[in-house]
Amino acid sequence: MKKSATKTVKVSTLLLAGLLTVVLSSTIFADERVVKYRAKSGPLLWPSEPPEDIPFEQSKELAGVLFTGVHSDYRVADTWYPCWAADDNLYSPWTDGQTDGMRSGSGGRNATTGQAIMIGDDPLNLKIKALGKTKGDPHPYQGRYPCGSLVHNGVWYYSTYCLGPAGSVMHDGMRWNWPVLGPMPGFRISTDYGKTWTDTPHTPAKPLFPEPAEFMGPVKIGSPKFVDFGKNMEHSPDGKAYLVGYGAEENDPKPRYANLSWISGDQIYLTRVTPSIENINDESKYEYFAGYDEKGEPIWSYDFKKIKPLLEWNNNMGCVTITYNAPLKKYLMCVTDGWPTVAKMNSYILESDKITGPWKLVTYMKEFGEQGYFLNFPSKFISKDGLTLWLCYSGNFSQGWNNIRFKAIPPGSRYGLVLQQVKLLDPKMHREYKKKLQAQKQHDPLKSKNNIARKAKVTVSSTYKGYTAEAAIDGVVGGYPEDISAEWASDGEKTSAMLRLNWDNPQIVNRVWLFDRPNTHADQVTAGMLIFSDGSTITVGELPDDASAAKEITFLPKEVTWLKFVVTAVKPETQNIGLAEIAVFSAED
Ligand SMILES: [Ca+2]
Ligand SMILES: [Ca+2]
Ligand SMILES: [Ca+2]
Repeated sequence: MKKSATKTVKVSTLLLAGLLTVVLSSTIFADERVVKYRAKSGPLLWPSEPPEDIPFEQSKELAGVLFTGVHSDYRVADTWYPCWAADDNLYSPWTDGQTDGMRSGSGGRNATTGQAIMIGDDPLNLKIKALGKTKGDPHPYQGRYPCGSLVHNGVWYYSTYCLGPAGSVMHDGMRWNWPVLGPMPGFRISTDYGKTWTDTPHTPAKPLFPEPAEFMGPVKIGSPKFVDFGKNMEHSPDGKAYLVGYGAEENDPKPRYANLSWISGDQIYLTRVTPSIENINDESKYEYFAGYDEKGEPIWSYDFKKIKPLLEWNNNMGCVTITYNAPLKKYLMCVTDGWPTVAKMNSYILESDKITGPWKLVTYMKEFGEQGYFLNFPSKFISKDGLTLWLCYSGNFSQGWNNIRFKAIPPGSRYGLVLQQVKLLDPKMHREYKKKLQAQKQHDPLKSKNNIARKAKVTVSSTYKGYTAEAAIDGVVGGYPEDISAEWASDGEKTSAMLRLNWDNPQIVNRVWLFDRPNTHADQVTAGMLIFSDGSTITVGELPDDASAAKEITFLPKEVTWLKFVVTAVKPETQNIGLAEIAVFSAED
């Protein structure tokens, strides 16, 4: 990597050129220097912004979640629900992508679901080995995906759920993903840690639980996941395995298209069974949560008809998991409301002392991911004090569908397996972090109020597919290949490329920062020109190629309503010139 000069470089030739051509143009004197800038990917206190009709009280013990900024980067498939087995390893399903050189896809008659072992104690350095994939015909449904997976006393119980009518459906002028959630046909079983499997005796047409009433009708125990009770289920209150699922009822009072989909639903349901090879596929061995008696104690019934929702928030629920946090003696529930299946998704975390509730809100994370799904807290990575955890999820799978682009928020969110370090905050810690982080934000020049580029209207000469002009003023220096949502790239332009910022009101400015596209194999601005609405211009030299620093241009304060940056020269390898970021600083404090 090339070292950038950090001291001020006066462009004396510019002054000379300015004097010689002063009659023809109004090129003005300016200072130009390189300013190191390190992107702040530090802690992020996720604001809790629940909709007004949220039916959960705020927890008095846990006030929110801090993302420390530490996260993994596993380039694998999605659908990870790690289970901590007696041999200290994690075992997980996965699908729809490639893991450790093996590919699995869960749509169509030849649908497969993968299994993997995750070896190690460091969430950032797990050895993930594919253990194989297993075929499961979804017919009469069209997809069959992994859900509840438990390794207990050396026996692996692995379930799947069905989806229909297709992975891509056009409806209301929009493309949807798997709008109908079907049943869970039962468990395949392995007694040799995933080497060989015995298939479930059930089928998608005749599933384990007696639902749906009709093909493509609603289910209650949808995509069930095993409650994570720790290593080999050590903290189960009664030795039973609990499954939590999400669903909907017949005659839904709040119907909508894709009401119960792969990621959206109306209620949460609970069932339990003593896990054994004999029991796991025998419906008569299952008890269902059936509400509370007059003393407020939970009722469990072997009769599926008696099942009642554990929680209900019609049109605001979806994929659900529960983990027992043993040091805190708390259950944590993650719910994702991912309707309408392909847009930004909302996730929330609830806590309870008992699995049957009452459940209270820890945080409602609007647009987490921005498209985060399949959230769970693997018990293996809960710290001794119970306050540091790793949130496991996948993100941003439908990048570009319906022209929606997702950013990686929090940073590290991506398709594949994400393990994101989080801290649970009590109300006092929450208040302290809130203050601290607000102060930090004002110290980041790009995110400070002084950077008025961020409130400008931005237009560009062209945009490469998948990129946006707005990414040049989003306050984030980033780009290809990590995060293309953070930079602007033109569509094949070189020296013709132009970006323009317009303000509604005149602005007094005296400083501009320009960041090159961070890739160094191709695109770099080697010269450009700033043009202001008052008719003045400033020539700009080479931008630091890797975007680890800004080219700063300072000049006497001037009042403008717009400015343009025009690219006048590029590195020969350049393909699609652009900018990771432009900042324009107000001369007024
Ligand atoms: Ca509904
Ligand atoms: Ca940017
Ligand atoms: Ca570059």
